[in-house]
Amino acid sequence: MLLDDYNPLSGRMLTILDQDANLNEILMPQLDSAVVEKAFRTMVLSRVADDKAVILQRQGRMGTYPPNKGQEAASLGPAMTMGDRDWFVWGFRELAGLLWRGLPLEQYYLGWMGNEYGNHYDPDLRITPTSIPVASQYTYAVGLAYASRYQKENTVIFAFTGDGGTSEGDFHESLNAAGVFNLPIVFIVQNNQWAISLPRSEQTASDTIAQKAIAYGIRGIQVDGNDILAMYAASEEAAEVARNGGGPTLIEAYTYRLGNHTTSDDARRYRVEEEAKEWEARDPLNRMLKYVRSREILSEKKIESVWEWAKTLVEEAAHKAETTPPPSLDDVFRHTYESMTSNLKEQFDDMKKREESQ
Ligand SMILES: Cc1ncc(C[n+]2csc(CCOP(=O)(O)OP(=O)(O)O)c2C)c(N)n1
Ligand SMILES: [Mg+2]
Repeated sequence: MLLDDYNPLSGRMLTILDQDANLNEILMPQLDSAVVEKAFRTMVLSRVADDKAVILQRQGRMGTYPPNKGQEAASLGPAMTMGDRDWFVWGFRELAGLLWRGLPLEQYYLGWMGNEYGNHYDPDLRITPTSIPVASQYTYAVGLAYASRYQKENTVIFAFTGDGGTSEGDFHESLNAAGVFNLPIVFIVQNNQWAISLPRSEQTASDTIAQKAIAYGIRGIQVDGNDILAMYAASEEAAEVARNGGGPTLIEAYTYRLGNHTTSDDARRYRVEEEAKEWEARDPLNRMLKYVRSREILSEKKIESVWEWAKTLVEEAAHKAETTPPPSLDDVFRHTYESMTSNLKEQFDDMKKREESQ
C-alpha cells in the first residue's frame, strides 16, 4: 500500500511521473486514455481560465483573484477520485479540481466578481462555497464527515487548505477530531511553499507537513503535488481507506505557487526569481504535456485544438459572467435564513418603504 510505503517516517515523497516525464510503471494508476485526455483538457482549461482571471482583474472587471498557476495537479488528482456523492470542500486555489467536478466556469468567475450567485452551486455537485478564512473549511469538513457516517451515507469528504492553513487552530482541531472519531476525510494540504510572503521554513519547524499526521494518529503521505498521477494514486487509496472505515489521511501536496499570492500582491518583493524559474521546470501542465506526447495519447493537432477549445470556452464564460445581473438587495434578506426572522422582516419592510418613497 502506498500509504504504508510512503508513510511520513519513511522520509520519502511519492512521485510517479517525474519532471522529465519518466514514469514509474509499477506504481502508475490504471487510467484509460479517455480519462487522461480529459485530465489534460481540464488542466489546460484551468490554466487558460486562470490567466484570463488575472487579465480581467487588471482591467477592473474582476475583484481580487488568487492565481492557481502551477498548482493544477494538486486539486485535479484528488477530484478525479471523488465519487458523485462525496464532498469537495475547497479553500480558494482549487480551480482545476472544481472544473473536473463540473463547476461551470462562469459561476467561478461570478464568485470572484463579487456576485453572490457565484457561490450558489448546484447542490448535486456537493461543493461547499469558497472559504477565505484560512483553514476554517476544515471544521465543517469534519462536520460533514460526522454527518455522513451518522447517516450511513458512505461518502468521503475531500478538504483542501494551504501550508499557511496548517498553523491555524482550526487545522489542528479538525485533524484531532477526525482522528478521534475515525472520520472519512481526505485532508489535502497544498504546500505551495509560501503563505503570502511567509516561506514554508518559517511556517513550521516540522520537516514535512505530512508528518503532522503522526501526532493525530492518522495516516499521512507527502506527494509530489505537480505529478497528476501521484496525486491521483494517493487520493484514490486514501479515499478507499476512508470509505472502508479506515479513517482520515493527510496528503501533503508538495507544489509551488508560480504566480502572485493574489492580484493585490507582488511576489518579486519577497522571493528570488531563480526559485520560481526552478519550479517552472516542474510545471504540472508541461509534465502532463510531455506525458501525453510520449505516450502518443494525443496528436499534435489535437493538442493544439485543446488550447483553442479552452480559449473559446473561457471567453464565453467571461462574457456570461459579466452579463449576469447582480443579486438584488432583497436576496440579502431572503437567503440569510431559510425563512426571515421577525426582526429581519421588519428591516426588510422598512427597506421596501424607503425604496418606494425614493
Ligand atoms: C484566518 C485568516 N487569517 C489571515 C487571512 C489572510 N490570508 C489570506 S490567504 C493567507 C495565506 C494563506 O497561505 P496558505 O494557507 O499557504 O495558502 P496559499 O495562499 O499559499 O494558497 C492569509 C494569511 C485569512 N484569509 N484568514
Ligand atoms: Mg501556501
